[in-house]
Amino acid sequence: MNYPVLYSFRRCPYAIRARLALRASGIRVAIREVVLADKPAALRQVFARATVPVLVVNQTEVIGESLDIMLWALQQYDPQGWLPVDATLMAESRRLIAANDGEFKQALDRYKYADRFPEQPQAFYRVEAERFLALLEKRLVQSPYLLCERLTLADMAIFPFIRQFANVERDWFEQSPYPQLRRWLASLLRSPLFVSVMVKYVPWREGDPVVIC
Ligand SMILES: N[C@@H](CCC(=O)N[C@@H](CS)C(=O)NCC(=O)O)C(=O)O
Repeated sequence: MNYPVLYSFRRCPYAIRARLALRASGIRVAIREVVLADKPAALRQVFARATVPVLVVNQTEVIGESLDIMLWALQQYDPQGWLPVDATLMAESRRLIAANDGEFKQALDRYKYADRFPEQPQAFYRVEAERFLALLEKRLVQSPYLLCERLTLADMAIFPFIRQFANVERDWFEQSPYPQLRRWLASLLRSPLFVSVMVKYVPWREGDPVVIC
């Protein structure tokens, strides 16, 4: 069988969101774990930017954006109803995800790698990132998940990044003024789905046997 090929990196939040959607959709892929410092030539050949995740379908269609991989999978099979049917809710999901991938991700990178951005102290970047956390907290006071009573695309696309934020200064996060965010994150991290997509694979090399996940 000709499985789609997923270039992935276990801890990358973009790759995690792609794996979550693929797993939720039930679409199986041949996974190729990538070492970012030593990217395989095959990845560069299919996708010059060589970021992960990248999904190659039928050896020709290349999807190099994590959100597009999520949508590609869920538009085919969405047994848990992650895609909002309502157009307004879908537009709201896209806005939230864009805020995550834009302003929040930039602040997160500076907070996580503060030594590379010595213009400001680490706490400055944390405060910048907190604007997004406060927005999520407000939503999570109103409903158990970001958009509504149920888990949807926005939760799954965003929580891998909040996980990364929480891990930068775990003690700070545990006492931060975002109790609903902590509750939400903890429940998603405990979910069998998340645990199942965090299985470790040895880095892929050309010629290795296919590993289906
Ligand atoms: N917009 C892309 C971003 C993907 C991305 O930046 N992934 C990081 C890893 S978390 C990466 O591949 N960085 C390239 C590198 O480190 O060379 C997406 O949504 O998939």
